[in-house]
Amino acid sequence: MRQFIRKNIWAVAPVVFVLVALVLLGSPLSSSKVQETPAEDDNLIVVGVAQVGSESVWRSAHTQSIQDAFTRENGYMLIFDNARQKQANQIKAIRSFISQQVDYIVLSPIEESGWDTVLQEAKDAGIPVILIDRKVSVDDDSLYASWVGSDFVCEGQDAGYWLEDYMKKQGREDDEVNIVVLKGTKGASATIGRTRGFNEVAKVQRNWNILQQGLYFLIFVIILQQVDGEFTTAKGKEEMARLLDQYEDIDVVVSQNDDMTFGALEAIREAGKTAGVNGDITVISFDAVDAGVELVRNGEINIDVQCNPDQGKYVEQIIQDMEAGKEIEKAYYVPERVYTQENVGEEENVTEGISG
Ligand code: GZL
Ligand code: ZN
Repeated sequence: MRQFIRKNIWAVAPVVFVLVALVLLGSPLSSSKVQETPAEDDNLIVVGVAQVGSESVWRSAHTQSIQDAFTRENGYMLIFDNARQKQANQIKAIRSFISQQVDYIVLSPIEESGWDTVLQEAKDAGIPVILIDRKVSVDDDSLYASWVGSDFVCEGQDAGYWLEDYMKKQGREDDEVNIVVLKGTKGASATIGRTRGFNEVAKVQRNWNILQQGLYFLIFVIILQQVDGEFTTAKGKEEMARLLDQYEDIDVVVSQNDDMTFGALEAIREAGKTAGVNGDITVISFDAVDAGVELVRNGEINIDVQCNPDQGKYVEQIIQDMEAGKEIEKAYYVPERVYTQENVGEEENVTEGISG
């Protein structure tokens, strides 16, 4: 052996050097990404959160409410994942939480379908899942413990009833009204609910009154063009510009979140038109983030239907109740309001607390 080393010293030395270095520095080759299980001795409640992404101002406020609730001081270890608007990333995050044996999983599902398998894996691992913001449609609703969020259908209805009332006040209840809708992410509960709620009101507005002699129609025709704006400003602007190109006379735009509204307003300006109070185009928006409420206040948009992002504290309460072995509801609705020209100056009149 010694003979061999002497003869080949020039080849052996570097190998020895590298081996020694690896041992001393801890070899990067061997440590696969080991998910260290959270330190048990902190007896912190470990919560894995699978968030949709950071697509909107609303989403940032929503994330903040989660981070404010699940702090170390409150007794939690928060493992937060931003899925960048991809369901596959959310599913990966949930599987990572399961392998890390977290105590709870909190999920804001980007779209309602496609969750049965991974939620079954969480159930098999004995990890409760709490849904926040959006919903899932699963065959077996024991796959999640509870849900906290908004009544999206009600939000859509509120928008529809406001428009019906507004048209009456404008003396235009018998006019033809051309409406375009900028919809949010396809398959998302917010998109599904807001669309359903608004359409429920829109479909009964059709007064078709055919009179004899001098046939003329008393028409209240709503021409609904619904496009997918994905809840982002860029896409909202792009779709609004396309609609303005396509339609000479748009009377109302229903934009299913403020971020798309910011884009739509730019497109309307660039098309040489005006929006909002006394504008060519009436604007109905959703979310009522601060910048959206400001637009109501200055008349650039007509109303903003609030979607309350402050949901983290309610999910934290549910976890406390589950830790205490208390009964919990399957669904909790957060309080919300509609900001109009008439009430935008008023203080938050939203009653605190969730309704089960
Ligand atoms: C609504 C939420 C929606 C917001 C958008 O609860 O899911 O997603 O309306 C956000 O701003 O992108
Ligand atoms: Zn018109």
